[in-house]
Amino acid sequence: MARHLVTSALPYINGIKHLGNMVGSMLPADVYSRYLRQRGHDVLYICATDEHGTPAELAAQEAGLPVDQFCTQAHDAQRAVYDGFELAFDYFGRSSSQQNMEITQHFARKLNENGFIEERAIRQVYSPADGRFLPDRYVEGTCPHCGYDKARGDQCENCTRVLDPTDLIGPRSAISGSTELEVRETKHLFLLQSKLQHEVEEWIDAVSAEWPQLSSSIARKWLTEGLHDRAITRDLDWGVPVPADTWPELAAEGKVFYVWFDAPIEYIGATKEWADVAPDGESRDWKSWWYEADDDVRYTQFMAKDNVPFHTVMFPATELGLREPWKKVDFVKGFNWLTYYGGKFSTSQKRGVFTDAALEVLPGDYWRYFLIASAPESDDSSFTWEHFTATVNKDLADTLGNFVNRVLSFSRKRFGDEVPAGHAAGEAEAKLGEEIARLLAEYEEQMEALQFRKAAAALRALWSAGNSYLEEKAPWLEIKTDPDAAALTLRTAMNLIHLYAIVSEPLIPASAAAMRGAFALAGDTATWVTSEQVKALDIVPAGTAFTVPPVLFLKITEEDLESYRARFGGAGNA
Ligand code: B3M
Ligand code: ZN
Repeated sequence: MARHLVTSALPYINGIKHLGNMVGSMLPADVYSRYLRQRGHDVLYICATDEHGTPAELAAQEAGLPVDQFCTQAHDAQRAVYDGFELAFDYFGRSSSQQNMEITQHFARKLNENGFIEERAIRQVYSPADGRFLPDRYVEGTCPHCGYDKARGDQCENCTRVLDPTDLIGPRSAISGSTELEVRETKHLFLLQSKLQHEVEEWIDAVSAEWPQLSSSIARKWLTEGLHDRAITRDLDWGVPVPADTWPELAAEGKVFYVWFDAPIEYIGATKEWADVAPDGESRDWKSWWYEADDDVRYTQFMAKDNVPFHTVMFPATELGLREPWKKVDFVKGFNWLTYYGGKFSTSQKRGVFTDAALEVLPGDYWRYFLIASAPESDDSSFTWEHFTATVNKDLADTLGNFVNRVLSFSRKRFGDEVPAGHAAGEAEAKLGEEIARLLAEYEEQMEALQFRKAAAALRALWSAGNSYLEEKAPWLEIKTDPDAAALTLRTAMNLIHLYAIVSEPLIPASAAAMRGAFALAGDTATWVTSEQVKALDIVPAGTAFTVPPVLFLKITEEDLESYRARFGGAGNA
């Protein structure tokens, strides 16, 4: 059986992520990994916080903390939220780790040996008062186009024009406010990506045939525009240092690698972190996943569309330039944007729903289901509280939750705490079995194709089929004339509940565990079901003890909806 390596784009460290970040990377990666594990595959799902770079330094400064302390706290805060969403990472690492530093430096040395790195002098703003070169966004001043007085050296937030720091009127340091800025010459390392263009093209041709259109078209667009050499070092305090053995002069000047150089390498770094923290007696081999990996390792990446160029073109160029057999991605699942009432979710403007606030409102499963069912796959999709409420109430509370509670409560009331026996399965059950098997095959097919919306629709259809069966058989009527008929219906419905527990696990793991936990089945696991088992609907035999779990999903009321709109801002705010 194939081994599956899964990574999701590394959430940047500078704050709690919003629902748009969640649906475009970590959540679908988790759903897919859970599904594959249940199907019996060996899966390694790796994620980490992306910690280097200017925004981390600025956020730390704002928080009044040294940057390493800030990152430790911010990492833990993000991790707590991901626990709340039940993201089952095999490892959630940190790009500031020792492991990532070593591998990043190794990559740079190799690229250099192979002639893909060159030192070049560039002119950059220097601030004597701060004793450092200022990255573009650390330089503030008045926009020459619109007169906005807090424009940054890379872009004016007011008129969105892209700027060069030397365009600014009255430039000053964003750190100290000093206006005594100079332009000095400084050396940086450049990655000669232009030399690798052809190899990247060949690789894309070979690998991208089955990628979603979104991923392959972005990759092609970048290649058509041509790969340019780019600076991979920065003048920052916080980052992977340039190795002194290879570039003593730059190292002495305190240069570090650019965050987009070391961040993708952290997929590997975090895998090594995972191996290095293996508990006694467990051996974890990080290298076999990445280096001279057998053909049986299939590597799938998840990310939003703005990250696609880095993963389909730039990081592969880096890997190709190493002339060492590092694993490259096999499948890139890119996502469009989730919008908030048609407008942008914005971290800087705090608009939309952030993942920590989402969990304050409702448990993770509600969000997981909604987000997967409305994932922005073929196009952008819009989050509205109204749509969220309708989806939760209809699919989760009515179709699934109500079914589970109704069946179990009614059976307990009439037949006690064990699954009743009654008649042997008949024609209606055979028909149900066929229907369920067909829908399950559809669900599996969509999961394997990483079509998340369609997978959620197939799951919903499985839940609905149970409702239709129950309505048709109407055990509350059967019980009056033929209690054995009612018992058969309830036993069959309980088998559906157990089936739902298994197949719903990738989307709603906590609720799935509650459903499965209702039955005292010896040796029960969440392992997937065969189509034979599905057709027979008899995994839970008569006589199995069961309990009635608390209501699985609460309905969102009109008052709740009002309070969410008031707290987060609705359409008017977008
Ligand atoms: N940290 C995503 C972002 O901040 C970026 C992903 C890195 S993946 C190697 O937009
Ligand atoms: Zn402007």
